[in-house]
Amino acid sequence: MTLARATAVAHPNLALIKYWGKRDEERVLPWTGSLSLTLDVFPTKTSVTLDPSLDEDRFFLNGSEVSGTPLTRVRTFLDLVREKSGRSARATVESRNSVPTGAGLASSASGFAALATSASQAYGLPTDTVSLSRLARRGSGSACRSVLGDLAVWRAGEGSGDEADAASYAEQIPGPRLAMVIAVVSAAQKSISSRVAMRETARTSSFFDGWVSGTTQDLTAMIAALADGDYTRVGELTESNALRMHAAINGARPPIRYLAPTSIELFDAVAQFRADGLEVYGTADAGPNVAILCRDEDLEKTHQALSDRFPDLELIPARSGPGAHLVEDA
Ligand code: 2P0
Repeated sequence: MTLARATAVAHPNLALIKYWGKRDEERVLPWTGSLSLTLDVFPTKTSVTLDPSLDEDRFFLNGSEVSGTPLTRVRTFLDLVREKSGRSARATVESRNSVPTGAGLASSASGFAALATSASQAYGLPTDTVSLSRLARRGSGSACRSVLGDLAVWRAGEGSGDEADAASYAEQIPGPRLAMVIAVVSAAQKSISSRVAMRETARTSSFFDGWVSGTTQDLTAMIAALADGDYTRVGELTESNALRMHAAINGARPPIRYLAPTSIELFDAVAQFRADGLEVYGTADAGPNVAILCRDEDLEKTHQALSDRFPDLELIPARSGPGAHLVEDA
């Protein structure tokens, strides 16, 4: 018997306007829209094979069988796929990624974008980008943006319930050619997951309301800046939105802090590079690593400037990458 099987590849994305906080935890509906650059590094490749002889889904990551919370997240996701497709077969999920898992380099984004794409194909669900983005969102919010290549805006979706669920997905938007250098301050597993930290920030940080209203404005301004090709404005918005997110996170009780001393040194170095004529901007996700945004044509120069200033740090240059897509099985 031939088992239904599909394989997909997806890449991580880094947000220029951040997603931080859900208004509906079950449907993964965010308080605000967000906007990101899909990168060309650290792809995740995921195969889904339907197997009616299985009682439960099985999940292999980089060749090892996974249990616990990551397995539960995959099963919950496949339950949703089964509900939508009307098919009950369990599946084996085999995933390979090269990004240090849990290090704040968005492995859940590429992971659920690749899983949504391969599972939709294997279970016979629609594979247009709107359907895939909506579905990927349910696995991990930021994954809905990795369904698209280059610049993607994730709309918060109006209202609540099923109506908002249908309206909350990412779409590609035009803009200037951007690149980034990721400075790996630490590849260790983070002390508190984004999922828990964003819940605690929303629940306990007195800065959270300001974060939501400020980000809503930043997103509108960012979309306009990208449409105008105004790189300076794009960079300024990127850096200030990231630091505002960290300020809101720091304001949680008990406080949560992701940035390390070296992260702050990187933000200082970025300001110095700008003063010296290299127009770069910093951003950081839920971890100590800092991504340095630059014009695509400045990527080598930016990489060199950072290597000179931080010879001991691992630096990963990345350009704009493709959206999630099906591939032939290896
Ligand atoms: C982002 N991050 O916009 C923000 C900035 C981290 C900092 O999206 O709970 O793994 O699975 O929806 O997508 C990380 O959060 O969270 C994230 P869930 P996710 O990229």
